Amino acid sequence: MPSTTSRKVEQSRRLQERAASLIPGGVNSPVRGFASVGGDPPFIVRGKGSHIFDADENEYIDYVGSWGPLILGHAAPDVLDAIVSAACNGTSFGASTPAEADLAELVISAFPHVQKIRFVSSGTEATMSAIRLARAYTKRKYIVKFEGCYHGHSDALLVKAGSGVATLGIPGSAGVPEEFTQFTLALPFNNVKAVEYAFQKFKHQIACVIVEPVVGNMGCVPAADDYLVALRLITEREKSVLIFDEVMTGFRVAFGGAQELYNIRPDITTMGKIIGGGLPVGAYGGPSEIMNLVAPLGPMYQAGTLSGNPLAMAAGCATLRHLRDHKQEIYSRIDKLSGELVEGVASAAKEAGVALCYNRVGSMFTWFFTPGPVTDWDSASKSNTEAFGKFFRAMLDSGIYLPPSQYEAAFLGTTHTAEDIRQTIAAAKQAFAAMRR
Ligand code: KE4
Repeated sequence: MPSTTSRKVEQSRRLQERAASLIPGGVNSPVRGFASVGGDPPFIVRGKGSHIFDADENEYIDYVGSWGPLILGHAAPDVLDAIVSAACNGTSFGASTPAEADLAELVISAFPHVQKIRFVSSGTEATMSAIRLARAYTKRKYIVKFEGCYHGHSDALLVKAGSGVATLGIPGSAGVPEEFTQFTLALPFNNVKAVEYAFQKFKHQIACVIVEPVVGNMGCVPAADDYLVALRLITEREKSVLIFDEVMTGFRVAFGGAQELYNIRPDITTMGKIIGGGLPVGAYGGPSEIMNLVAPLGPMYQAGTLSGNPLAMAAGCATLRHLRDHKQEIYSRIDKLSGELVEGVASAAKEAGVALCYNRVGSMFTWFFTPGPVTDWDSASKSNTEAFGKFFRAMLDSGIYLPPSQYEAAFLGTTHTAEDIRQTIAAAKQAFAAMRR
């Protein structure tokens, strides 16, 4: 991949070399390696508000926000204060602490269908546990997920979409035996007929449908009108569990997540990211009738050494309290600012004759390098990823840090300013002009 850049990269290159000798690809999560966009991943040393700084003292306007958690920006004062004061009392006890119920109350106050919640340490744990719970509750084996949706890296969910409309999962990763995905159906997103067909073909055998109610993991792709209603009606009729994976959308697209935005009540909700305020937290929750199956109350086992960790609970509580106390102003402002940003870049692309479309829901969005519209994996995958890579690298050189993949959502938070937006649109104009040369 091209390594020419106008940025100073010596320190990051040195750090990448060292990391790569110790950690696979030098990263602890694959997307951070910049494989799909090329160039030198900056090693970040600090963040403040909407900006991050790398080891070569480059400054960036950050639209990744740690992949969603940092809706309040980097080093938010309330969050830091909460973490520091919790840490002064110790970091972990492996015993119950008051803060777990504090965070549970805050989450449940925003998600009225959730009566009980279990905290874990990642979104992967949350979705893996939610699926186990749905199978325990329905005593059924099959699960439905959608192409382009990502719910973490548990075996049963790492499936490639099959060629047929309701083919059983083909392992999407080395090390996943086909036996582990044989009960996973991967269907096209935004296609109600495919869901109806699956429930006919596997009558009374489907434990759950898990969906990102606004997809972030093929880039941002909202559900078509009434698609979520159809999923709710079909799963109700078929007595199958509807799981909304709100790891990304929870407290992001609205204080009460996508289920508030679209007024749909799933059976189980999974969460992560924002509820940890930048520290490792995941969660799954739902009606007591279902949640009471979870050990130690019931027979469905799930556990975790650092689940409910006091520092993570403190960071989550500080974040959700701030969002709760300023929600009107916060969500309207980040929605408005995101709209100005996304439309400003799109009109710059139009002026430059660059084929681009976009999807946005609130403060999560993606520019797709394809005429579009992008409504599912099939249309998303028509994007020109090489053009995206050029755009990404040009923006990075101009001090704009976008998600390093065409198939990721970008995020704007409470600390982004009108000046950030102006600078970003100006950088995009430069990037598109350079792409035309
Ligand atoms: P984690 O295990 O990464 O905490 O959460 C998995 C997960 C579950 N559900 C949804 C909707 C998610 O978006 C995620 C993780 N999101 C990715 C970003 N697309 C995390 C970034 C990464 O993998 O490094």
